[in-house]
Formats: sequence, C-alpha cells, structure tokens
Amino acid sequence: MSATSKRALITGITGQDGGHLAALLHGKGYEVFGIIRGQHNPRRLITQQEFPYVTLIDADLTDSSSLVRAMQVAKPDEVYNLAAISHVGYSFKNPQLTADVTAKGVLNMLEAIRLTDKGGNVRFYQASTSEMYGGLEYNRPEKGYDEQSTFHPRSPYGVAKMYGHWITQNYRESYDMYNVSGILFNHEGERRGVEFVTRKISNAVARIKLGKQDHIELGDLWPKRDWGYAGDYVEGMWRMLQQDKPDNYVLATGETHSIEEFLTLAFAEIGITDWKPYVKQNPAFMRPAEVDLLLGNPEKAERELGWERKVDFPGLVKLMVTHDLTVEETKI
Ligand code: NAP
Ligand code: F7E
Repeated sequence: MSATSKRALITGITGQDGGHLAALLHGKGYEVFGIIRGQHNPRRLITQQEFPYVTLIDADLTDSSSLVRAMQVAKPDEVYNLAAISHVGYSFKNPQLTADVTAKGVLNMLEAIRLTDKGGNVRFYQASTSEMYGGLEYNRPEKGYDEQSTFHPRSPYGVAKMYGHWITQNYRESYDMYNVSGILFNHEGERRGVEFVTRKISNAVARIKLGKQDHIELGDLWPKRDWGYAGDYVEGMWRMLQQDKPDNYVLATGETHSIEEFLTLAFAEIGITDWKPYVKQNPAFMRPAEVDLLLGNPEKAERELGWERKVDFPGLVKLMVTHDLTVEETKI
C-alpha cells in the first residue's frame, strides 16, 4: 500500500532535477504527473521508459491553456515548477525566449493553479537560483548568500528568474497561496546535461580515457561555484513543501570551488595529474557578463527543514566521472 495518496505535477520532468524528483516522489508513494513539451521531443520515449510510473501530459509553459488542462488532468496536491530555459550562456543568445519561458512561464503556471484550485490547497514550488545574486564583490556576504542577501542578476536567465521569484512571492501575499521559492545553488550529477560545465568535463574526461577524444574546449576556468549533488537538493525541495507555512530557502553546500579544481579532481580519476595539455580555451564558451564567485549559506534550510547534503565536492566529481566511464554511449 502507498505511504501517501498525494499527487504531484512536475514541470521540467525531462530535465536533471525532474528525473531525481520523480524517483523521490514515487518512492514516497506519490502519483506523479509530468509536463512534456513539443510534438517531437526525443526525451519523451526515454523518459517514459525510465519512469514508467509517471503520467506524461503534453503542455508548454508558454501555453496557458495547456497548463490549465494539465492541472485538470493531474489534480495535484503539489506542483514543482522546474521547467525553464536554464542555460545561462544560451539565455544571452535567446533573451526573449528566456523571458517568455523562465519569467512569464511562472506566471502562467501560477494562474493555471489559481483558476483551477478552487479549494486553495495546492502547494507550489518555484525553482529560484543563485544566479539571482550575481556574485559581485560588493554584495558578497562573508558566510555566503542567504535568503536576505541582495540580488543583482548578471544574465537574461538571472533576470528572468528574478521575475519568477517575485511573482511567486507576490501570489503568496496577494492570494494566500502556498508558494515556496527554493534558491538553489549549482547542483550536478549523473543526470546533468552535457551543456553544463561539470558534466561537459566528466564526460570529456571519460571519453579521453576511452580514447574517444583527445581534448576539451572550455571558456573561463577561474569562476567559482557552490556545487552540490542534485539528488540531495530534490529532497530539500520536497521538505520545503511539507512545512506549515510557505517561505523561501537557500540550498547550498557552503563551499566554493573553481572550474580548475573540478578539472584537477576529474582528471585525477583517470590518473592524469597535469590536465593543462588536454584543455583548450575557446571564447565561444565565454559570456558577455560572468558571475565570478558563488557561495551559499544553507543554515536556514538545515535548521528549519532538517536538510543536509550527503555528497561532498570530491564525492560529486568521482560519482560523475565514474558514471561517465561506465555508461555505454557517452554523449557529447
Ligand atoms: P534542465 O535539466 O535544463 O531542465 C529544464 C527542463 O525545462 C527540461 O525538462 C525542459 O524540457 C523544460 N522546458 C524548457 N522549456 C520549456 C517549456 N517552454 N515548456 C515546458 N518545459 C520546458 O534544468 P535542471 O538542472 O533540472 O533545473 C531545474 C530547474 O531548477 C530549472 O528551472 C533551473 O533553472 C533551476 N535551477 C537549476 C539549478 C542547477 O544547478 N541545476 C540551480 C538553481 C536553479 P525539454 O526536455 O523539452 O527541453
Ligand atoms: O557554468 C563556466 C561558466 O553553465 C558554470 C544552471 O543550472 O547553475 C547553472 O548555471 C561556470 C560558468 O552553470 C564552460 O562561464 C567555462 O562560470 O555549468 P554552467 P551556471 O552558469 O553556473 C545555476 C545555479 C542555474 O540556475 C542554471 O540554471 O562554468 N564555463 N567553460 C563553462 N560553462 C559551460 N556551460 N560550458 C563551458 O564550456
């Protein structure tokens, strides 16, 4: 018998966090529904095979009527809004699309809930981000960014996420909706898309070891990020929606590391200590404005949610390279 009879609707089911969250909620006995977009989405079949217990609903964050229909089909107790144009570099090249999906898409989802949830019982999670802080020298608190820190987004993605963050809070205050924003710092793992730097590196390192490529091209190597494991972070998302009152929470590790440090640990996994001959810099992967350092302070989430991260930085790198060495077809 199921531990719960709750129903959850996940937008972004085909993404990294969507996969981890679907598995987590299924394990807790939820009936899981996931929004999938596009008439020809190559991830549809893969997602259906990997998560046979998820009911996929055709919808798009830019199509309000499809979101209303998704609400009517799923009748969820909890909605996790993970869908977004989430790649910072891509957002500079597609700023209007980013605004439509990552900013206005949140409003569309909130309106779909407001129109269909007559009892006002649906709990909503918005995927806010450390990219809202911007990492600038003058607004950097010593113990890391927390829920009270000043925002200063540095990309169309970060600006769009600011809108999502504030409209989530505005609907909480205006309509008494149970809306939570999780301000999550970078989280990675074996499900991370290869367009993000950690998976790009772990994948390339594995392919170099397997003799399938001889170098990797990257942008700037000095930026620092607070990198955790995605599996730990979806547990935090769920915990946020189980509280008596809705609030905002930071999830982070409280440590920051450069891309160079990630490279050092990743190449060490295949016995290479001097990685420099294998790495070429390519300006195509640099951004018009960079976030140079991110460090989060997760004290509130640890205290109020009992949340803790289990995977540390060396463990994360090892997990990713080990995975990429063993999967049959590594993607590029
Ligand atoms: P991801 O792997 O890039 O997944 C993004 C998802 O959004 C995909 O399922 C994608 O579907 C979907 N999507 C894009 N446009 C859509 C649209 N118009 N309608 C419906 N779905 C659409 O992202 P992630 O790493 O799992 O992150 C989940 C969320 O957390 C995102 O909102 C991201 O911005 C935010 N976030 C991530 C991190 C992190 O470090 N991972 C940190 C803070 C916040 P397709 O398969 O069709 O492309
Ligand atoms: O870049 C640098 C790049 O694209 C990390 C998203 O999930 O986390 C993610 O955003 C750093 C940046 O992640 C390459 O310039 C160098 O300084 O892996 P990333 P991100 O930009 O931090 C936040 C929290 C989110 O919310 C986002 O949705 O690495 N970098 N060379 C590179 N980055 C990429 N992608 N590719 C390179 O070749």
